[in-house]
Amino acid sequence: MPDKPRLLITRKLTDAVLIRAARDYDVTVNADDHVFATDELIAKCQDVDAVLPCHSEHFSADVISALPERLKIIANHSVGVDHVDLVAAKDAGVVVTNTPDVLSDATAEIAMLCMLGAARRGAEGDAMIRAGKWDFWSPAFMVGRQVTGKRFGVLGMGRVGQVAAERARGFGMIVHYHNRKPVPEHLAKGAVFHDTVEGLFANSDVLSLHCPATPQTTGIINKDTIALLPDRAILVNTARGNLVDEAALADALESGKLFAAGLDVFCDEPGGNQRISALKNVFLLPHVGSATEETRDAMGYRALDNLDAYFKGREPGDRVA
Ligand code: 8YV
Repeated sequence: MPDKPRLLITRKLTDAVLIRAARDYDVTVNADDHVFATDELIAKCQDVDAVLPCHSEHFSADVISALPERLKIIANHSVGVDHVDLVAAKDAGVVVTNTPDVLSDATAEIAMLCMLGAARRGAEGDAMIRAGKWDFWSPAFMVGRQVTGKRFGVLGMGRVGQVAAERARGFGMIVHYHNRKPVPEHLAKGAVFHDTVEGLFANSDVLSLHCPATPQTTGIINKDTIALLPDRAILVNTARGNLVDEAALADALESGKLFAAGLDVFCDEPGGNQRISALKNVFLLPHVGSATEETRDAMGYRALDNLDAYFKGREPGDRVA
């Protein structure tokens, strides 16, 4: 029997995924689950044929140029691939894959949690009780905003955006969206298409971000675009932190231009943004959009499916470079 391909798994994945990986690959796992520094990442990659990283490992052009000749596939455990320089990978003949679809439900759930947590002041109420400070009640107490019947704006009507739209419809919301091009009606399901970001923002009582992080979308939420939103709108971000100019967001939350924000992602991770964390009108999560037992298994299997295809000489189903 030929030797199994050597595989580096950079973070701790579920037992089921690790068992399957060990069946088919000669696996090295990052046992204590720390984030590899760049030098360490390069060093760990030197004697493997494939790497299965998360969004926490950055494959810059420099890292890719330092990969050994034998390593020809980066099979990501993520749908986002902004941590990989796809142009450098393509130039170096390194295949890159991601894990779409399998995390759409989990991420859309977190978008709903962020929306409702922000609209109904979830973090504020929770913190008050935990601190032993719930000593008052009145009809005027902890009044939030209802989402039922409001406009749910989707920036990026891909797979996650479509599921989030479906869930928002369950709350009686009217879906509007902007995408590079309109999606077919069986996927749009009556959602109102806007061919400009401006058009969408002007029609979003809740704006939910579902686009990839690219040079074009970096800072797409900024002072000028926030001004286009209806007064007291709510921002939801479960995509990538750098879509948002966090200083401009903090200004808008402090001034009351925005009623609240629900955020699962930040420019600096782990950690977040201190100015935003100090505000009451935010509901914050530590990048857990896809963190369910079911989805973690499915993401790991999907990454292994891509590796299996590659090592069997087939085209991986989720090739992005
Ligand atoms: C993951 C993500 O938590 O898929 C993505 O792009 O950001 C997250 O789903 C992460 O990459 C897990 O590996």
